[in-house]
Amino acid sequence: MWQNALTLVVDRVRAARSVVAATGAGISAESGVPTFRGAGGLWRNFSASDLATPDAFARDPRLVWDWYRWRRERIRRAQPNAGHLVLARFETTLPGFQLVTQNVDGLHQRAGSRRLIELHGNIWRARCTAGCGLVTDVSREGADAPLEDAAGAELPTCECGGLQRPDIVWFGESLDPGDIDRAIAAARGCDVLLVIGTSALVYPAAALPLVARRAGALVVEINVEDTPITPQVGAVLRGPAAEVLPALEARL
Ligand code: BV8
Ligand code: ZN
Repeated sequence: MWQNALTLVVDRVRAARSVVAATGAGISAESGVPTFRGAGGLWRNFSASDLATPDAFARDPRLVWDWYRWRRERIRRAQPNAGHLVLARFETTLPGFQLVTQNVDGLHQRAGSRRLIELHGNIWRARCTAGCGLVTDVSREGADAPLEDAAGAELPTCECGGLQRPDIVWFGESLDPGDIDRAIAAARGCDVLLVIGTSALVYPAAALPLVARRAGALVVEINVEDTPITPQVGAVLRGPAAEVLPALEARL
């Protein structure tokens, strides 16, 4: 069904001076990483919005750390999928290509993407809450206590002795001003914006399609279902990202 709209998208991407891709949790769905609002997104019956907040962490840091450990274990076992790999290749095959992601799973980097803006941080980093500013990489194998004894594991602490938190932007927290400014500038300056695997509910990331459309870009939604921005986009490729993106790349 989406093959009809593909011709328009191919023509516009071929003619584009700059293409931007904005991704959400849906691009990692086919790698087996649960999305936030789809099936499997719950953990111990909590939703992301219950746990991804400074209040939840202040109230129960162990519960929030257990959630992140659970997610890191699932992501560690996941592999980048064909959609991630196409976007990594677009960095060298499409002029002026820029990737902006809301995801924190690091799968774009594992697929080879280097030029990306991570609007909401990264689950493989932890940062100090005591003000010393230290940010540590927790991606090496074994950095997490095995889940079975995570309950007894010490909470991650900084070299300065302060409690560490995930280096992630929670609900109610501001994004890094540089990141969101660069993302808005990219959306404003592109000829085609590919909006991939996002429910377009969370701001300010959800504002990017409107910024691009107002600047005259073709906004393309690649998603398995309708979202609030579906009526506003110029083309809809209604299918899974790991199928649609390779089909798009093959036609370029
Ligand atoms: C902020 C990190 C200033 C956590 C996340 C207006 C303006 C500004 C702010 C607000 C505003 N209105 C409300 C707010 C507050 C809030 C917000 O937007 N709330 C929403 C819920 C209404 N925004 C914030 O708090 C932001 N901060 O603006 O600071 C400020 C400060 C104080 C007060 C006000 C303003 C911070 C937002 C960042 C929160 N952190 N993540 C973590 O990961 O642990 S957000 C979280 O949800 C994810 O990171 C993700 O980015 C985001 C959106 O989720 P999606 O990625 O879209 O995933 P989802 O599951 O929802 O959808 C998946 C999609 O994929 C679906 O459409 C599905 O159909 C599709 N799909 C599934 N399979 C496939 C597929 N598509 C393609 N192929 C497939 N195979
Ligand atoms: Zn510290």
